[in-house]
Amino acid sequence: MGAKHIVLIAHINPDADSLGAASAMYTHLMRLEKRVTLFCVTEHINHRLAFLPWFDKIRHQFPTQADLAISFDCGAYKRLGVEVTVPLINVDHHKSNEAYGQINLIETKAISTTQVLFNAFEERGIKINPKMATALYAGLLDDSHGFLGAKTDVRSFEMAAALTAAKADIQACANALFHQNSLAALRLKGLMFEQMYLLHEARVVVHRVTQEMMAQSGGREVDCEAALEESMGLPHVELAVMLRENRDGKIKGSLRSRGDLDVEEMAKNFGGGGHFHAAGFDVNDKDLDSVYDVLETIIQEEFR
Ligand SMILES: [Mn+2]
Repeated sequence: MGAKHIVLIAHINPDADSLGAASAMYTHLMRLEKRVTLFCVTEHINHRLAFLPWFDKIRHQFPTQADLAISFDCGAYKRLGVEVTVPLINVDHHKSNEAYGQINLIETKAISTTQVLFNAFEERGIKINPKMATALYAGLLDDSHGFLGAKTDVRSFEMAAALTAAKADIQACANALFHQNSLAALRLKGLMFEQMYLLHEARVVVHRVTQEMMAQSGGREVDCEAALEESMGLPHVELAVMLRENRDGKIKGSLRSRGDLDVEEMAKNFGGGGHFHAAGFDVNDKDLDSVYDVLETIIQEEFR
């Protein structure tokens, strides 16, 4: 690799997988004595992720001197949040990945982007130090939903074993990603469960989150996902949808499903994407009611 200054890109509103993969690569490139910038366009990153190595190195300004960029966990080019004019390597595991890079390292069978990177490190005999192990494990733990998600398999546990042996701080990951809660997040969850409603013989759950609910609870946008995930635990639910009014006026949609219901296809109707059982989208020019009307029609089609 002849590049002199490499930018590692985590996606807009990064999660543990995107930032974990970028963090592990950061350590690797530092060891090679490369000039590296860890970039994410989002200024207020979820502070739960502050345990990740190099969190304090994240920059929100794309460096002008860079001659190579590597994106992690960004299925769509617009998820980068920046126009990239230098050669780009796209590392991801989303089936919907647009293959926008000059090089595309996409493994759709991988449970996390950190697994794609872990595989690449292993193939090349690259030694994984404790910092890298923690970062890679964070993405694995989060994207597998604590090893409970449907994509969890032998490889997930093999990777977990290898990273634990490499001294990943698995307690720090568990605490940050699964055991921490803010009062505001719990209050918001309470509001969401109170206002949630069920359709089609309780096979569909709908959450509508207004700016008023956000303001009343003090909860953040990322806090909404937990309630959505939990509502999938109701006995007959096959589809859970959440529509939220964001502070910037956009409507954010999140979809979860089980069985043979493909929410990635559903999200595509709104220009979104994701995975078969978990997908999302953003709508810029409509209000919550009008987005819901379109979504309701799509749901009617599926469940009539
Ligand atoms: Mn991921």
